Amino acid sequence: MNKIIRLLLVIGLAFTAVAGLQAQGKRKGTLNFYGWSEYIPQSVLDGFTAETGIKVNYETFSSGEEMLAKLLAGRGRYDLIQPSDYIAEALIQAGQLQALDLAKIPNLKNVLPEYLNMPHDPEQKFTVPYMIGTVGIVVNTEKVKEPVTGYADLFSEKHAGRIVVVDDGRELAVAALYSLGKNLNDFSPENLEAIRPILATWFGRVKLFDSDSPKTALLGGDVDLGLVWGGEAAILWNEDKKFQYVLPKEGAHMFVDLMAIPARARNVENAHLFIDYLLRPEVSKLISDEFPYTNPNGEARKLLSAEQLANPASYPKIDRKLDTFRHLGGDAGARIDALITDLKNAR
Ligand code: N2P
Repeated sequence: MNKIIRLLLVIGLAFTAVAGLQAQGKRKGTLNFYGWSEYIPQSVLDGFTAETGIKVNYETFSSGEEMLAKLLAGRGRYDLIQPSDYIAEALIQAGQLQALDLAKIPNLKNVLPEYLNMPHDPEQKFTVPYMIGTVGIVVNTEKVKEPVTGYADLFSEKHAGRIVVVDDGRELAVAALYSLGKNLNDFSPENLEAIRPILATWFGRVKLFDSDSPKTALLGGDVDLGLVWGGEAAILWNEDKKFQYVLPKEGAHMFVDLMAIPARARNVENAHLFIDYLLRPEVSKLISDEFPYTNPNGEARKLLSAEQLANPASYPKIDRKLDTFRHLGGDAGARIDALITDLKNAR
Protein backbone atom coordinates (compact mmCIF):
# COMPACT_ATOMS: atom_id res chain seq x y z
CA MET A 1 0.00 0.00 0.00
CA ASN A 2 1.50 3.27 -0.83
CA LYS A 3 1.91 5.88 1.86
CA ILE A 4 -0.85 8.19 0.66
CA ILE A 5 -3.49 5.47 0.65
CA ARG A 6 -2.41 4.37 4.12
CA LEU A 7 -2.64 7.92 5.36
CA LEU A 8 -6.14 8.31 3.88
CA LEU A 9 -7.21 5.10 5.56
CA VAL A 10 -5.97 6.25 8.92
CA ILE A 11 -7.75 9.58 8.54
CA GLY A 12 -10.94 7.78 7.48
CA LEU A 13 -10.79 5.48 10.50
CA ALA A 14 -10.19 8.37 12.82
CA PHE A 15 -13.24 10.20 11.42
CA THR A 16 -15.44 7.13 11.86
CA ALA A 17 -14.24 6.69 15.43
CA VAL A 18 -14.99 10.32 16.32
CA ALA A 19 -18.42 10.17 14.67
CA GLY A 20 -19.18 6.95 16.54
CA LEU A 21 -18.16 8.45 19.84
CA GLN A 22 -20.30 11.47 19.16
CA ALA A 23 -23.26 9.28 18.34
CA GLN A 24 -22.78 7.34 21.57
CA GLY A 25 -22.50 10.60 23.48
CA LYS A 26 -25.85 11.70 22.15
CA ARG A 27 -28.66 11.36 24.56
CA LYS A 28 -32.23 10.96 23.63
CA GLY A 29 -35.18 12.30 25.46
CA THR A 30 -36.77 15.64 25.99
CA LEU A 31 -36.64 18.81 27.96
CA ASN A 32 -39.91 20.54 28.77
CA PHE A 33 -39.00 24.19 29.08
CA TYR A 34 -41.39 26.94 30.20
CA GLY A 35 -39.88 30.37 29.59
CA TRP A 36 -40.65 34.02 28.92
CA SER A 37 -41.71 34.87 25.39
CA GLU A 38 -39.20 36.81 23.24
CA TYR A 39 -36.26 35.82 25.39
CA ILE A 40 -34.36 32.89 23.86
CA PRO A 41 -33.23 32.49 20.25
CA GLN A 42 -34.50 29.45 18.37
CA SER A 43 -30.91 28.89 17.24
CA VAL A 44 -29.90 28.28 20.86
CA LEU A 45 -32.62 25.65 21.34
CA ASP A 46 -31.66 24.04 18.03
CA GLY A 47 -27.95 24.12 18.89
CA PHE A 48 -28.62 22.26 22.12
CA THR A 49 -30.67 19.60 20.33
CA ALA A 50 -28.05 19.20 17.59
CA GLU A 51 -25.34 18.66 20.16
CA THR A 52 -27.18 16.44 22.64
CA GLY A 53 -30.05 14.83 20.77
CA ILE A 54 -32.41 16.18 23.44
CA LYS A 55 -35.61 17.60 22.01
CA VAL A 56 -36.72 20.86 23.61
CA ASN A 57 -40.46 21.41 24.04
CA TYR A 58 -40.69 25.15 24.54
CA GLU A 59 -43.78 26.78 25.99
CA THR A 60 -43.96 30.49 26.78
CA PHE A 61 -45.58 32.84 29.28
CA SER A 62 -45.71 36.61 29.30
CA SER A 63 -46.16 37.23 33.01
CA GLY A 64 -44.44 35.78 36.03
CA GLU A 65 -47.73 35.55 37.91
CA GLU A 66 -49.23 33.48 35.09
CA MET A 67 -46.36 31.01 35.38
CA LEU A 68 -46.48 30.97 39.17
CA ALA A 69 -50.22 30.30 39.26
CA LYS A 70 -49.81 27.42 36.83
CA LEU A 71 -47.03 25.80 38.83
CA LEU A 72 -48.70 26.26 42.20
CA ALA A 73 -51.87 24.68 40.79
CA GLY A 74 -49.82 21.66 39.73
CA ARG A 75 -50.63 22.25 36.07
CA GLY A 76 -47.98 21.54 33.43
CA ARG A 77 -45.07 19.24 33.99
CA TYR A 78 -41.92 21.22 33.28
CA ASP A 79 -38.27 20.28 33.61
CA LEU A 80 -36.99 23.82 33.49
CA ILE A 81 -38.58 27.20 34.10
CA GLN A 82 -37.47 30.79 33.81
CA PRO A 83 -38.80 32.67 36.84
CA SER A 84 -37.97 36.23 37.79
CA ASP A 85 -36.37 36.82 41.19
CA TYR A 86 -39.56 37.34 43.25
CA ILE A 87 -41.39 34.49 41.50
CA ALA A 88 -38.50 32.13 42.26
CA GLU A 89 -38.63 33.27 45.87
CA ALA A 90 -42.33 32.39 46.03
CA LEU A 91 -41.68 28.99 44.47
CA ILE A 92 -38.81 28.26 46.87
CA GLN A 93 -41.02 29.13 49.84
CA ALA A 94 -43.73 26.82 48.49
CA GLY A 95 -41.25 23.96 48.12
CA GLN A 96 -41.77 23.96 44.35
CA LEU A 97 -38.12 24.14 43.22
CA GLN A 98 -35.49 21.48 43.62
CA ALA A 99 -31.94 22.14 44.74
CA LEU A 100 -29.58 22.29 41.78
CA ASP A 101 -26.59 20.00 41.50
CA LEU A 102 -23.99 22.71 40.97
CA ALA A 103 -21.34 20.12 40.12
CA LYS A 104 -23.28 19.69 36.88
CA ILE A 105 -23.21 23.42 36.15
CA PRO A 106 -19.48 24.22 35.98
CA ASN A 107 -20.20 27.23 33.76
CA LEU A 108 -21.81 28.98 36.70
CA LYS A 109 -18.26 30.27 37.28
CA ASN A 110 -18.82 32.57 34.29
CA VAL A 111 -21.52 34.55 36.10
CA LEU A 112 -20.36 37.84 37.63
CA PRO A 113 -20.31 37.64 41.45
CA GLU A 114 -22.65 40.61 41.90
CA TYR A 115 -25.48 38.52 40.41
CA LEU A 116 -24.97 35.56 42.74
CA ASN A 117 -26.30 34.99 46.27
CA MET A 118 -28.96 37.65 45.81
CA PRO A 119 -31.90 38.04 48.21
CA HIS A 120 -34.21 35.69 46.27
CA ASP A 121 -31.73 32.78 46.60
CA PRO A 122 -29.09 33.80 49.14
CA GLU A 123 -27.28 30.45 49.14
CA GLN A 124 -27.49 29.99 45.36
CA LYS A 125 -29.15 26.63 45.84
CA PHE A 126 -32.13 26.76 43.50
CA THR A 127 -31.48 29.19 40.67
CA VAL A 128 -28.91 30.48 38.23
CA PRO A 129 -29.11 33.90 36.55
CA TYR A 130 -30.27 34.04 32.92
CA MET A 131 -30.55 37.73 32.07
CA ILE A 132 -30.86 40.94 34.04
CA GLY A 133 -32.63 44.13 33.15
CA THR A 134 -34.41 47.28 34.10
CA VAL A 135 -37.85 48.58 33.22
CA GLY A 136 -37.69 52.05 31.81
CA ILE A 137 -39.20 54.65 29.57
CA VAL A 138 -38.58 54.69 25.87
CA VAL A 139 -39.27 57.86 23.93
CA ASN A 140 -39.46 58.41 20.19
CA THR A 141 -37.56 61.68 20.23
CA GLU A 142 -38.61 62.55 16.70
CA LYS A 143 -42.21 62.74 17.85
CA VAL A 144 -41.83 63.84 21.47
CA LYS A 145 -39.91 67.06 21.82
CA GLU A 146 -40.43 67.85 25.51
CA PRO A 147 -38.13 66.15 28.05
CA VAL A 148 -39.37 62.92 29.59
CA THR A 149 -37.51 62.07 32.78
CA GLY A 150 -39.98 60.08 34.83
CA TYR A 151 -43.45 58.58 35.22
CA ALA A 152 -45.14 61.96 35.66
CA ASP A 153 -43.83 63.11 32.25
CA LEU A 154 -44.57 59.78 30.56
CA PHE A 155 -48.18 59.62 31.67
CA SER A 156 -48.80 63.34 31.20
CA GLU A 157 -52.09 64.27 29.59
CA LYS A 158 -50.14 65.56 26.57
CA HIS A 159 -49.25 61.97 25.68
CA ALA A 160 -52.68 60.42 26.15
CA GLY A 161 -53.31 57.69 23.59
CA ARG A 162 -49.63 57.53 22.56
CA ILE A 163 -48.31 55.17 25.23
CA VAL A 164 -47.57 51.44 25.35
CA VAL A 165 -46.81 49.76 28.68
CA VAL A 166 -45.86 46.23 29.69
CA ASP A 167 -48.97 44.25 30.55
CA ASP A 168 -47.65 43.43 33.99
CA GLY A 169 -49.60 44.36 37.12
CA ARG A 170 -46.67 44.25 39.49
CA GLU A 171 -44.52 46.46 37.25
CA LEU A 172 -47.25 49.07 36.83
CA ALA A 173 -48.16 49.05 40.51
CA VAL A 174 -44.50 49.56 41.40
CA ALA A 175 -44.22 52.50 39.00
CA ALA A 176 -47.17 54.10 40.81
CA LEU A 177 -45.61 53.39 44.21
CA TYR A 178 -42.39 55.04 43.06
CA SER A 179 -44.30 58.06 41.83
CA LEU A 180 -45.50 58.51 45.43
CA GLY A 181 -41.96 58.17 46.75
CA LYS A 182 -42.69 54.78 48.34
CA ASN A 183 -40.53 51.68 48.57
CA LEU A 184 -41.06 49.26 45.70
CA ASN A 185 -41.92 46.30 47.93
CA ASP A 186 -44.27 48.14 50.30
CA PHE A 187 -47.75 47.06 49.23
CA SER A 188 -49.50 47.83 52.49
CA PRO A 189 -53.30 48.20 52.13
CA GLU A 190 -52.86 51.99 52.50
CA ASN A 191 -50.31 52.10 49.69
CA LEU A 192 -52.54 49.98 47.48
CA GLU A 193 -55.37 52.44 48.00
CA ALA A 194 -53.03 55.37 47.37
CA ILE A 195 -51.93 54.07 43.98
CA ARG A 196 -55.47 53.33 42.78
CA PRO A 197 -56.30 56.85 41.51
CA ILE A 198 -52.85 57.25 39.98
CA LEU A 199 -53.14 54.05 38.00
CA ALA A 200 -56.70 54.92 37.01
CA THR A 201 -55.44 58.16 35.45
CA TRP A 202 -52.47 56.49 33.80
CA PHE A 203 -54.54 53.63 32.37
CA GLY A 204 -56.91 56.13 30.81
CA ARG A 205 -53.94 57.47 28.81
CA VAL A 206 -52.42 54.15 27.80
CA LYS A 207 -53.12 53.01 24.27
CA LEU A 208 -51.76 49.49 24.53
CA PHE A 209 -50.75 46.92 27.15
CA ASP A 210 -48.19 44.52 25.70
CA SER A 211 -45.64 42.44 27.57
CA ASP A 212 -44.55 40.25 24.67
CA SER A 213 -43.31 42.80 22.20
CA PRO A 214 -43.97 46.41 23.25
CA LYS A 215 -41.32 47.47 20.70
CA THR A 216 -43.66 46.60 17.84
CA ALA A 217 -46.11 49.46 18.39
CA LEU A 218 -43.23 51.91 18.85
CA LEU A 219 -41.46 50.73 15.71
CA GLY A 220 -44.68 50.92 13.72
CA GLY A 221 -45.32 54.48 14.95
CA ASP A 222 -48.64 53.52 16.61
CA VAL A 223 -47.35 54.98 19.86
CA ASP A 224 -44.52 57.37 20.72
CA LEU A 225 -43.68 56.47 24.31
CA GLY A 226 -43.50 53.33 26.37
CA LEU A 227 -42.77 51.73 29.69
CA VAL A 228 -40.92 48.64 28.57
CA TRP A 229 -38.38 45.93 29.43
CA GLY A 230 -34.83 47.22 28.93
CA GLY A 231 -34.07 44.58 26.28
CA GLU A 232 -37.02 45.73 24.18
CA ALA A 233 -35.76 49.31 24.38
CA ALA A 234 -32.28 48.07 23.42
CA ILE A 235 -33.69 46.50 20.25
CA LEU A 236 -35.40 49.80 19.41
CA TRP A 237 -32.13 51.68 19.93
CA ASN A 238 -30.39 49.25 17.58
CA GLU A 239 -33.08 49.93 14.99
CA ASP A 240 -33.03 53.68 15.31
CA LYS A 241 -31.25 56.05 17.67
CA LYS A 242 -34.34 58.21 17.88
CA PHE A 243 -35.60 55.75 20.52
CA GLN A 244 -34.07 56.96 23.77
CA TYR A 245 -34.13 55.02 27.02
CA VAL A 246 -34.67 56.72 30.37
CA LEU A 247 -34.55 55.23 33.86
CA PRO A 248 -37.42 57.04 35.60
CA LYS A 249 -36.14 59.58 38.09
CA GLU A 250 -38.78 58.61 40.70
CA GLY A 251 -37.35 55.10 40.84
CA ALA A 252 -36.40 52.10 38.74
CA HIS A 253 -35.69 48.55 39.71
CA MET A 254 -33.58 45.71 38.41
CA PHE A 255 -35.09 42.36 37.52
CA VAL A 256 -33.09 39.18 37.64
CA ASP A 257 -34.50 36.41 35.50
CA LEU A 258 -33.37 32.93 36.36
CA MET A 259 -33.30 29.28 35.41
CA ALA A 260 -34.70 26.80 37.90
CA ILE A 261 -35.87 23.18 38.03
CA PRO A 262 -39.37 22.51 39.42
CA ALA A 263 -39.73 19.96 42.20
CA ARG A 264 -41.83 17.71 39.95
CA ALA A 265 -39.48 17.79 36.94
CA ARG A 266 -38.89 14.44 35.25
CA ASN A 267 -35.86 15.17 33.07
CA VAL A 268 -33.62 16.63 35.72
CA GLU A 269 -30.37 15.57 34.08
CA ASN A 270 -31.36 17.23 30.81
CA ALA A 271 -32.33 20.40 32.64
CA HIS A 272 -28.86 20.63 34.20
CA LEU A 273 -27.26 20.04 30.80
CA PHE A 274 -29.30 22.84 29.28
CA ILE A 275 -28.56 25.29 32.09
CA ASP A 276 -24.85 24.66 31.71
CA TYR A 277 -25.13 24.99 27.93
CA LEU A 278 -26.79 28.41 28.30
CA LEU A 279 -23.95 29.57 30.53
CA ARG A 280 -21.27 28.84 27.92
CA PRO A 281 -19.88 32.22 26.88
CA GLU A 282 -20.43 31.66 23.15
CA VAL A 283 -24.03 30.50 23.68
CA SER A 284 -24.80 33.30 26.09
CA LYS A 285 -23.45 35.73 23.49
CA LEU A 286 -25.99 34.41 20.97
CA ILE A 287 -28.74 35.25 23.45
CA SER A 288 -27.40 38.78 23.87
CA ASP A 289 -27.17 39.22 20.10
CA GLU A 290 -30.88 38.60 19.69
CA PHE A 291 -32.26 39.74 23.06
CA PRO A 292 -29.94 42.51 24.28
CA TYR A 293 -30.70 42.51 28.00
CA THR A 294 -27.94 43.00 30.59
CA ASN A 295 -25.89 39.83 30.41
CA PRO A 296 -24.80 38.65 33.88
CA ASN A 297 -22.26 36.28 32.31
CA GLY A 298 -18.87 38.00 32.57
CA GLU A 299 -17.17 35.69 30.06
CA ALA A 300 -19.98 36.26 27.54
CA ARG A 301 -19.71 40.02 27.99
CA LYS A 302 -16.08 39.78 26.88
CA LEU A 303 -17.36 38.48 23.54
CA LEU A 304 -19.78 41.37 22.98
CA SER A 305 -18.84 44.23 20.68
CA ALA A 306 -18.12 47.73 21.96
CA GLU A 307 -21.38 48.79 20.31
CA GLN A 308 -23.39 46.15 22.16
CA LEU A 309 -21.86 47.20 25.47
CA ALA A 310 -22.56 50.86 24.68
CA ASN A 311 -26.28 50.27 24.17
CA PRO A 312 -27.80 52.51 26.87
CA ALA A 313 -30.81 50.25 27.39
CA SER A 314 -28.76 47.05 27.74
CA TYR A 315 -26.13 48.59 29.99
CA PRO A 316 -27.67 51.77 31.39
CA LYS A 317 -25.57 54.12 33.43
CA ILE A 318 -26.81 53.39 36.92
CA ASP A 319 -26.63 56.47 39.12
CA ARG A 320 -28.30 54.87 42.17
CA LYS A 321 -28.77 51.52 43.83
CA LEU A 322 -31.43 49.49 42.05
CA ASP A 323 -33.58 47.25 44.21
CA THR A 324 -35.20 44.00 43.15
CA PHE A 325 -38.75 42.77 43.73
CA ARG A 326 -39.34 40.48 46.69
CA HIS A 327 -42.05 37.92 47.15
CA LEU A 328 -44.70 39.82 49.11
CA GLY A 329 -46.37 36.95 50.95
CA GLY A 330 -49.92 36.90 52.26
CA ASP A 331 -52.50 38.02 49.75
CA ALA A 332 -50.64 41.11 48.53
CA GLY A 333 -50.07 39.60 45.07
CA ALA A 334 -53.77 38.77 44.73
CA ARG A 335 -54.72 42.29 45.85
CA ILE A 336 -52.46 43.84 43.23
CA ASP A 337 -53.98 41.58 40.57
CA ALA A 338 -57.51 42.49 41.63
CA LEU A 339 -56.72 46.21 41.58
CA ILE A 340 -55.17 46.06 38.11
CA THR A 341 -58.00 43.95 36.67
CA ASP A 342 -60.54 46.35 38.14
CA LEU A 343 -58.85 49.39 36.66
CA LYS A 344 -58.34 47.81 33.26
CA ASN A 345 -62.01 46.84 33.10
CA ALA A 346 -63.00 50.38 33.99
CA ARG A 347 -61.11 51.85 31.05
C1 N2P B 1 -38.76 38.98 27.94
C2 N2P B 1 -39.35 39.62 29.11
C3 N2P B 1 -38.38 40.04 30.12
C4 N2P B 1 -38.80 39.60 31.44
N1 N2P B 1 -39.66 39.03 26.86
C5 N2P B 1 -38.85 40.62 32.48
N2 N2P B 1 -38.67 40.07 33.73
